[in-house]
Amino acid sequence: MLKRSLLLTVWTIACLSAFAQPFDYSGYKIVRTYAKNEIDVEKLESMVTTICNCIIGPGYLEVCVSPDELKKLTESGFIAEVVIGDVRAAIERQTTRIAGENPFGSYKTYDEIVEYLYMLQRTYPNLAQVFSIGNSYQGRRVYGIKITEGVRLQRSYRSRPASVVQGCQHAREWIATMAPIYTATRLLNDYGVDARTTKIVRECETYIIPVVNPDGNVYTWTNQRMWRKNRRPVGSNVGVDLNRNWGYQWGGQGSSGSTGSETYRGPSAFSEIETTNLRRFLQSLPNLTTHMDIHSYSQLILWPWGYTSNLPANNATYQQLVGRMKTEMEALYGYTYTIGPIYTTIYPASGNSVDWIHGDRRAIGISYELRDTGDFGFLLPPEQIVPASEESHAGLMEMFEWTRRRGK
Ligand code: 0X9
Ligand code: ZN
Repeated sequence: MLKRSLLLTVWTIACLSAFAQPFDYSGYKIVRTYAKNEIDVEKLESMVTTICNCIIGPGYLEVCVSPDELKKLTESGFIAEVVIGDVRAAIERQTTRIAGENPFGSYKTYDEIVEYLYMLQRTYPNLAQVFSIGNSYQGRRVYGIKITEGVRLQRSYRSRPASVVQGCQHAREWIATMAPIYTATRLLNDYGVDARTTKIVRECETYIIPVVNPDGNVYTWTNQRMWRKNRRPVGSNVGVDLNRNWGYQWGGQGSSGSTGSETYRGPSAFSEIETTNLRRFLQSLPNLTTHMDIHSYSQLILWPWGYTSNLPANNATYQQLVGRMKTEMEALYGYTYTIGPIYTTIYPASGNSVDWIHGDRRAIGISYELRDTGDFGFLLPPEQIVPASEESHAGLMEMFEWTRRRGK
């Protein structure tokens, strides 16, 4: 449970619809459709601009469509089962705030997240320290929070194994910004109260970077809720998919060379300042043991590889650790999480961060796709921030515990 001090951090603004967006989603719907084969998938991709799923392939797909796009879809014989009938209203609901609520009752903007990290540092000066890994393309500082006992007494405790948790490579995956700061909060609140957490904070270093793509994330608040990539202009388009830009087996299957694609990999490996800064930061941690990359949605827990269907040499270790994470996560609310390697569980995705962590840094690289399975998708209502983050935290505790034992 959250401590009183944090519950008292109230939001003074109470607005009904706080963030009117220039990209008008009036009349847009999210519909579930069905693709019989790859030809259907290609037809769909040519007809609609936003496919929401993680798994883009034959089978059921959720797409975000304008009235025109919906018409085209049904006229071409595709089924269209309405999942969200009013996307604009769902977005408004997601950004509505209630005065005096707890800090995880609403989604936070990038500025609010940074402010929150500083608040944690002020509240727990012996355990938490805010740091920066450098600036984004548009010049926003990318912040993280380091959590370990006596954080100020030593620059690095090399004998303590390190875990990194990063969120929001993909701009629109808002729950992926909240789950990391929830875990930071829990580690700090539960220290000295819960024996398991106390040991983790005492014996490990945990680095949490909640928004690694701040330009994209800000853009989803101010302009276009469904934006995915970063915001660097590339040719006549904008944006590189950061999760295709990492330098291990970059450029292979499941990434695109077209600047307009949602999975555009960039002109070269680590062409983007956001991934370059992360690489430098991750290379600076000699004790890096585990890394979590948080996404949404689909309720999955994934491990390498994304570039090939071959299994990693330590597949059994992943199977065991991730199996434990799944058990703990499902025990909370009965929401099920599917586990497996990226390539066979979702789809090929070369140049993703998990492959680089595993292949280059030789650390354990795991990735979440958090709630839900498509009913709300990226527009997960604010009431689900806490339960979804609790599930994420339950899994992470298993990862931290594994990290701690590994350090012995
Ligand atoms: O396409 C992706 O990058 C991931 N799916 S998402 O809908 N979040 O964009 C899947 C690729 C590998 N999965 C993770 N690293 N979570
Ligand atoms: Zn993602």
